[in-house]
This record gives sequence, structure tokens and C-alpha cells, in this order.
Amino acid sequence: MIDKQFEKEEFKKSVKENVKFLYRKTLEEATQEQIFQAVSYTVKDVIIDNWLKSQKAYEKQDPKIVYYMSMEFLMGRALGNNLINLGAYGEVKEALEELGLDINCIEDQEPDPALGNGGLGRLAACFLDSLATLNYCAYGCGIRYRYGMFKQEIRDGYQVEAPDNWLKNGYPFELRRPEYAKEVHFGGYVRVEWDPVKNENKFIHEGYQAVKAVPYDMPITGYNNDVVNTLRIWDAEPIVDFNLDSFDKGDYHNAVEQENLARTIVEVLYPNDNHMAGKELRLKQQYFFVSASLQAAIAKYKKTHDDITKLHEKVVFQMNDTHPTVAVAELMRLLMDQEGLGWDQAWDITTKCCAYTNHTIMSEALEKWPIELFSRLLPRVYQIIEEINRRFILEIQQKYPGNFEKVKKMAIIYDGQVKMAHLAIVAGYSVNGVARLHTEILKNQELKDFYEMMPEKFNNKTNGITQRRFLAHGNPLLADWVTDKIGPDWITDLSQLSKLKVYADDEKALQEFMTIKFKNKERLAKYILEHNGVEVDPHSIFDIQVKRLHEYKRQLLNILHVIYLYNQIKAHPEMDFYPRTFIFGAKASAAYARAKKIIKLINCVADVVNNDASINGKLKVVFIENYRVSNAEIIFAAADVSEQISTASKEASGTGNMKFMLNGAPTLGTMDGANVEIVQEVGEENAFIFGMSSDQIINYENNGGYDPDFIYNTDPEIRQVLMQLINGTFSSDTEMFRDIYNSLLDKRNMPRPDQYFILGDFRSYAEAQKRVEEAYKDEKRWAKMALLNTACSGKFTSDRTIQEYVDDIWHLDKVIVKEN
Ligand code: 26Q
Repeated sequence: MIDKQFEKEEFKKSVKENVKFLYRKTLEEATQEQIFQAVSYTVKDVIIDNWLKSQKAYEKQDPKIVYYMSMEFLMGRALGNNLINLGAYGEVKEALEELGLDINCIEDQEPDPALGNGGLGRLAACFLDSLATLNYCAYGCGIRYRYGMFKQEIRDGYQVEAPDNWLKNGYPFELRRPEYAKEVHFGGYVRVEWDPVKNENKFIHEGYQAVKAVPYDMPITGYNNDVVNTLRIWDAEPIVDFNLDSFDKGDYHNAVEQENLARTIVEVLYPNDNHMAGKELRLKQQYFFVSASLQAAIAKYKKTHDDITKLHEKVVFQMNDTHPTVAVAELMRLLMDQEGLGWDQAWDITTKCCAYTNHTIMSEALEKWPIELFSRLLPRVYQIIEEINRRFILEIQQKYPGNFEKVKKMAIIYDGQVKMAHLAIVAGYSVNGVARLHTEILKNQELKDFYEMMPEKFNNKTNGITQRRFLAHGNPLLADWVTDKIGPDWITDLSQLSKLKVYADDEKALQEFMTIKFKNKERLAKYILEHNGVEVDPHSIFDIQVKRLHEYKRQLLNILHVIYLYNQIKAHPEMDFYPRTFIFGAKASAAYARAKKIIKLINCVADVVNNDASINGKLKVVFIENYRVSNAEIIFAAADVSEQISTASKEASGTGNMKFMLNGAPTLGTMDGANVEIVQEVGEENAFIFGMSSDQIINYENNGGYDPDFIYNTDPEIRQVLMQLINGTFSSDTEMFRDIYNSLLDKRNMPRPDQYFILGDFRSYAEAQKRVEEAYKDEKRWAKMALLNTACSGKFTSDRTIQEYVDDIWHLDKVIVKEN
């Protein structure tokens, strides 16, 4: 149903008025950006009414609330998504057309709020969409970074990072809420005082620096249910007012420091993906948003409840990886020092309120903080962690008397470090992995000791994605086709897609499906021409790998295989070869030198391959600059082949894999993360699986025996590819890719040469690629595969994931906002 507010004439009038009020201009005089602002304000007006209505409904129904605590929310653009969820996209598109405006151009004016790195941040965004759509009361809690994920420019083949000043024109979908500001304290010391009345010690935090946390709320609209939840991101402001001459001269130094602290704390998102940066500022960011969010949650609870010991009945804090894990100690602090509870009561509540999701098993991503830094920055919180640790060690010793190995492996504080994952597991009542295989590896390898001691905490929640953004909005042609075939229920019940299976042998339907794919490929080709100046043929196979750049994701395997194909075509020009476009998109962390070199390599290979007339355009390589949520939507829709080629056991789940599948691209991948479940859903015959299993990889890791030099010495085609890295084929500087070459072979990297087993999987990958080509040549077979991928993707909606979190972990109540 279309809301009255989106009645076309009303809407047009409102846009014109907003342009007038905001810019003192007529529509004709306004820029596209100004029109975007005006349109957004009109949409926001409607949302605000539903926001108020949702608030009222929550007050009346008093549901349990989940606070999704995350350092990252990779939201992507809001305008189009809100229009979809309000059921107004079509109407608004037409209204804009009548004003002579193209909705796509208007949407393109919006900056991507890129307050996240990759998978973990995007998952948080999908979860908020599903929570609102499923009628659950939820808050996202995070940080309002002034600068989100950097913009990537490619210059001379190199990645160059540019700041992302996403707030420069003002962001229309946020609301400052100064009345909910909270103070957060850093540094100082703890004074212990005897409280003769309560007959116990009082802990008084003094000499700290204070920062004011000011929340900005962003509306999260549910699909067609009038629910509007809140993403609350915190900004930092100094508490002292510099413009007052009157402040105590003696405090000048402290005042300057507090001002600096406020300015730096929310300045920028750390652009590390799956890698721990042990920076003090990062820990400050974590405590800053956690403390403010917990204070706000407790204040909200106390407004309508007077028994703080029942907090867990109405509140749950889900920790998105260990990044917000300081929450468990902060909650203890607030319950004891502010609410006056004793340790046991506070611990009982805390351990019923906190739950933890693990997103990685890679050791370099595990958060460990030096105790020196931790205790200096958060002295009272550190004290509490010490006590949690002391009590936990007693528990270990009780359960495993005399087994000091256990203490060594499981302690929260050990070797001068605070291990955040251990803290999260000990204090959380639920520990979950993000795909079946990942959870099994956690239970049987990485977190084995914890699983043995507390098996009841462990559970799996396979990730999912929102079909509202990644099909309804990103692929309107396919969305309409699906609705045509099976009705619109898939938008809130993705399992409906299985009804498409009856079309798997229907030639007309297959034809339609592939025609849509072709049109989407044309749309992407246009984007690539406009943004990269490269012409690609939409008739070629679009083989796509888009994700953060990391060695474990093995973009290197992909590009080495491109070189191998190039050599084949050059050596056998007469060879039957189906034209292929290899498309990459990836940001490398600014400090990750080898990852940046891999980007350079991809671009150097692209230069050579794309400009070699002798191969007749059979092979093209494209690196899409600045891969992000907004262009991802276009990219997934246009994919023929989904590259999911991580070293088995390393990718916890992956979510891009699901977005490709939903859009009808078969997976070319390893048995890793959620790929395993994708194959289970779609059938092995509709995917291209290759490579070593996670068991094989783990076995090599534990026992050694992987010998890439043997492969290099015995496989001349692989050797040729590797030689080309250092013989000037792709760069006149023969040292350019020496490090990459070494990384694949050098046994001096012992005990394990190439942790990512690239040469070990190379032949198997090349064979799988051959199978892709054969399958693609058979048009009907391919169409069927593609369609079945869409038809079998129902499991991978974040709606299913969220319902599982609700059923097994959160136990939330459904809320009704829209009266029928
Ligand atoms: C930690 C400490 C200091 C600085 C940065 C970090 C940091 C930041 C981001 C550590 C890890 C991350 C991101 C991890 C991540 O995105 N993991 C991905 O999560 C997805 C959602 O569950 C999975 O699908 C992916 O498999 C997993 O890699």
C-alpha cells in the first residue's frame, strides 16, 4: 500500500517546497545534489511519523530490546532503500520523472555512509533491516565516524586512499539527539574508600578526562510494516567550553587535552579488515561507544522499570565480534558503582545480558590488549576484568585440578595481555559462529577448551543478507520477473523463491532470465566504461571477485590463473576459448603492503592483457575502483560467475557469496564458510567446487608437508606464470612483484611456506574454471544453473538468520505498529 504522503502530486509539491526552503531556489535552478536533499527530506518526513508511531507502540507494548553493539555499520545508501521499504519506490520514480528527473541520478547523489570495512559491518546493516522488517525492537549502537572507509582511487595501477568526508553536505537521514548525551571517562585512577554503612569498599574513579557522547539517530525502516527502529551512532564533543574565559587557568592543560580527545576519538574508522590494529585510539573508540550505549540502555530501562536486577528480561546486548567486549566489564561497573549492586548480583545480570558472535578464526584478527595500556586508559574497568579473570581461573582449577595448561590457554589475562575473546566467552551466555563449518572449527579447534568447559553456550547462526537491498533495489528487472512468476511474498519470505524451480526446464522462462542477466551486464559494462574507460563485451562471461583484499581470500590465485589463460591463448591462438571478462573490486587496508601490491599486479596484468591485440579481446581484466555498497548492488546483478576462492577454513562465512547466488550467479569456490551450505542448497551440479578441504588445510597446518617448490619444479605452466612475475612481462621493474613471487615459494617463511596454499590449489582451480567454460557454452544448461541458484537461495536471507537469533538467543517479542 502506498502511503498517502507518497501520493504523486503531494510528493512533487513537497519536493519543490523543500528546494525552496533549503536553498531558496526553484527546481530548475537546483543542482542534482540539492534535489537529492529535498527529496530525502520529503521521505524523512514520512519516516518520522512512523518513527514516532513505533516509539509509541514500543512504550505501550514494552518488548524486550536487542542492542546490536558494533564498531561498524556498513549501511550503504538510505534513500532508495527507504523508498523500497516504504513501498513507494515506483510512485516516487514516476513523480520524479514527471518533474523531469531520473531517480537513479538522484540516488547517485547520496554518499555511501561507509561506517564499516566489509563483511562484519555489512552484516550489521542487513541485520538491522531484518529486525525492523520482522517487527522486533532493536537498536544498532555504533560510532559516527567523521571519516568512514576511505575512497579508493587507482593511480598508475596503485591504490591511493582519499578521505571520505561523507558529512560535508549534511546527511539528511540523521537526527542529533543532544538531550540523550552521556559522559564517558578515560584515564585517571581508582581510589578505594571504606563504606561503613554498606560494610564494603567503594571504588571512586578520579583524575580522569571526560568526553561528551552525543547520539545521532538514523531511522531503520521495516518493509511495509510502519516499523522504524534506530541506528544510534555516537559523536564526541568536549565538555569544557573553550569560549568561556572564566575557566580555571590551572585546568587549561587538561581542558586542551579533553578537547583533543573529543576531536580525535571519532575522527576515523580503522580500515583494517580481519586484522587487529593494537592502537590506543581504537580501544578508546571501543570504550567510548560502549559506555555511552550502555548508559543510555540502562537509563531507558529505568524510565519504565524499577528493578534493575531484572534488566535481562528486557535487554540483550549482542556483541559483533570482540570489538565491543569491554561492554561486559562496563556493565559490571555501572551495575556496581552506579546502581549499587554487589558483585554476584551484577555478574548474574551481566551474564544474562551479553552474547558474543565470533567472525574469524585468523589469529592476527584476535584482539589482545597490553595490560599496561588497558589499565592506564580504563583503570576501573581493568580492575573489574582482573576480578573476572581471578574468579574464572578458580573455576578452571576446580574443574581441572592441577592442569596449568588449561589456565595458560584459557585465562582472560595472560602474558601481559587482555584477551577479549576469552572475556566475551566467559561473560557471554551465547557464543556463535557465522556458518556451520566455522562454528564446527570453533568448537573443535580454536575454542576447543572453552567448548569442552561450557558446551551449552556454543551455537551456529549462518549469516544472511537482505533481499530488499540486494534484489528488490539492486536488481529491479529480476525482482519484477520473480514477482511476475511467484508473486511478491518473496520480499519478506525468501523461501518462496523455491517456487521458481518449476521453471528450471521452461525454455521461455530461462530465456527471460538470461535476457535480464544480459541487460544487467550491459548496465555494468556502461558503469565500467564510465568509471574505468575500459570497454567490456556483455556477451563475454562476467567472472567476478569483489570483496576486501586479503591474502586468505586469494585474489592472487585468480589473477595468476588469468595469466595462465593468457599464456594458453597466446600459445594456442586457434584454441576454442569462450570470451571472458575478469572483474575485480577490492580495497586493501592502507598499511597492508602485500595486499596493495596484489592490486598493482591485477592492474598491470589488465594493462597487458587488455592491450594485446593478438588475443582478439578474448580476455579482459577490469579492476573496479572504490568497490562499495552502492556499486556492489549493480555488480552482483551482472555476475555470471561468483568467485569464492578463500583458503578452506579461513573465511568464516562470506556474505558476498549469498548476494551472487541470489542474483543467479553460480559459485566457483572452495568448501569454505557458507559456500558449504550454498552447495548443499543448490546441489553440487550447480556449483564449481575445487581445492583442498578445511580438514586437509588444517592437517597441513598442524603437521607440515606442504611443498610449493615441488609444484613449481614439476609443473612448467605454473612455473611460467610465476616467472612472469619477475621477468618484466607485467612491469618493466622486475623487482615490482618479487615479494609476491617469494610469498608463494619461499621456504624461509618456515615453519609454513605460503599459508594460503595458492599453488597447492592452482591446478584444481584451473580445472574448475575449465568446467565453468564448458557449462557456459551450453546455453540452456547454464541458464538452468543460474536460475536454480536464485531459486535455491532462500535460506540465505538475513530474515532467517535474525529469526534464529531471536528464537535461540534473544527471545524478543514481536511488536505491532501498523494497524490493519
Ligand atoms: C580489530 C582490532 C583493531 C582494528 C580492527 C579490527 C578488526 C576490524 C574489522 C577486525 C576484524 C574486522 C572485520 C572482520 C570481518 O569482516 N569478518 C567477516 O565477517 C563476515 C560476517 O560474519 C563473514 O562473512 C566473513 O567471513 C568474515 O571475514
